[in-house]
Amino acid sequence: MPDVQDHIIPQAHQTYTAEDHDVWRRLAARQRDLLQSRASRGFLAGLDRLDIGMTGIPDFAMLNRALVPLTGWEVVAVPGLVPDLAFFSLLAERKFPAGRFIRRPDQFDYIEEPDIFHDVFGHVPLLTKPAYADYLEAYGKAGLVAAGLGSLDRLARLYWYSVEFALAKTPEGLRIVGAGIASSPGETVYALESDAPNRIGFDLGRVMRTRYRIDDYQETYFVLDSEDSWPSLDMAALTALWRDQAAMEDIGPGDIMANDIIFTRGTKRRPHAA
Ligand code: HBI
Ligand code: FE
Repeated sequence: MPDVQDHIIPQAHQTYTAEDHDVWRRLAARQRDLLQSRASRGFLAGLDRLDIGMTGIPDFAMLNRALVPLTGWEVVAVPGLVPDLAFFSLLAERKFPAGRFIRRPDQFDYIEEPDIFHDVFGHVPLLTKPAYADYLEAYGKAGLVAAGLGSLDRLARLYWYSVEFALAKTPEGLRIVGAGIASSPGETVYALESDAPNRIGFDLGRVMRTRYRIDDYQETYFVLDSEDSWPSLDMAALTALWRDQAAMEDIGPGDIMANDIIFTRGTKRRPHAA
């Protein structure tokens, strides 16, 4: 098992410039406004409880003083994307890897590699919720097993359609829980309000067969039964699923299947993403 310490770096919070903090504040202010009526209650409560917001780039040491007592999760700084096995090992130890860099002002609306705004503003609020905290740890442990069984593609799809791009059924209607949506102004509106994408009930086996797009807004969003209904990752059930799925074809990003629970069937007329 890889040594997770090899990938952790100091955040060096004092080295962020005034411009860096300004980029954060502008991103955070815009997302807070957009998410007020669109993110799950737990997400919004997490932002407030951890005070992730308006004062500039969070200092991980301070953030962790609030987060660790809640769920045992801590945020650690990493240089960028870490190798899969190291990523899974970190999650299995309740360490959430966050890039320490922030996008430049000219990258305000779009960056390719996740930066500290995506990683912290998008992901960390839900780490205050026990159901999500448990799910993400289980995901890391499942990833380490999947790596040994050649099923990493299934795990990557699961992460994509749950942690990054899930919606949830709530008493107020569909709400955003995925970090990839919650950190993107364009997709925050698109994921809930556009008539283009499909919105389909979350099914673990179905999701792990579904290919995804990394270059545009999603063609399909999967909907959890509630904001705390993260899938349970029983290893015996997962390995049985992977075995059964070995002979099955992948599902395309926009395909609808006979057994799907359809919330909305997309028109597929998609404006080009930002
Ligand atoms: N590293 N820092 C970082 N963040 C990620 O989201 C990430 C990663 N390495 C690998 C990875 N994600 C994916 O391969 C997994 O979702 C499967
Ligand atoms: Fe992410």
